[in-house]
Amino acid sequence: MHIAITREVSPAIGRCELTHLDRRPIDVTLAQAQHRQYEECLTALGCRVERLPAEPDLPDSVFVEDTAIVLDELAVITRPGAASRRPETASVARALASYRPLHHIQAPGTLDGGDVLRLGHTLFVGQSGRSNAVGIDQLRALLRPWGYRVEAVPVTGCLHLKSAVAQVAPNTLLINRDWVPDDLWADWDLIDVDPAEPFAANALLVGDGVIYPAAYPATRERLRERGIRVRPVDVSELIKAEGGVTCCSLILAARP
Ligand code: CIR
Repeated sequence: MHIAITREVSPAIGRCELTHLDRRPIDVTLAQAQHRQYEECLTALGCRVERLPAEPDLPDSVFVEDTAIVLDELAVITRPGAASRRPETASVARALASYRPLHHIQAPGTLDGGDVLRLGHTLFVGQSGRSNAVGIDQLRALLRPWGYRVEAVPVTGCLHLKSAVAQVAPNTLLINRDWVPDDLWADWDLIDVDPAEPFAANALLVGDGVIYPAAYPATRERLRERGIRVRPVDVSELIKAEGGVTCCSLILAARP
């Protein structure tokens, strides 16, 4: 059993941060409906969804992934790289406090959860426009006593590490090698995104299910050919905000 912390889409999402995309109008009502369907997928995959109320003044607040890193033993509240997103962390910290002891990334460190790919006891952390070396060092020091290794990974051309690589099966990663080095994953089977779908690497593995954007059919076919069936969700409006499927939840194992 997992708990999935989500947050309702903000009515202000049209004013979201954008780094690699041009601004296009976002249909808030449609975004909210798509987000509900995403939550329904989480429920179908065995999560209990705990939805935080919308934050009318925080445009990117639906992307809760960036505000925390949750492990079995503790949670680390991040200090997001975009200043506009820093006020998002307080309410997430309140929600997580019931489940995990909390630690915090401190200034001048910055870290976005979207940069953290956890594979067993190793956390690969994107050195991106959002997560800096100070933040990554702080995370390493916080997690070392718990037996976790933190590896910094250079990321170019995309927002976060998990825009470029994500886990889709116990031993398989989906990757866009244009944005992240490919020599770090020697122990893993790799599936490349279709070249026509550069943003297609972001997938959310929950238990043995994969939530995946409907927008990337060619890459979905590559996954199918390798025996990986996904639950497609239409997240067109969240994609316009440079979000993906990992960004919209924090998944934690429920303790008995
Ligand atoms: C931002 O630029 O911060 C948001 N518009 C998108 C954040 C997406 N988060 C993620 O990939 N983890």
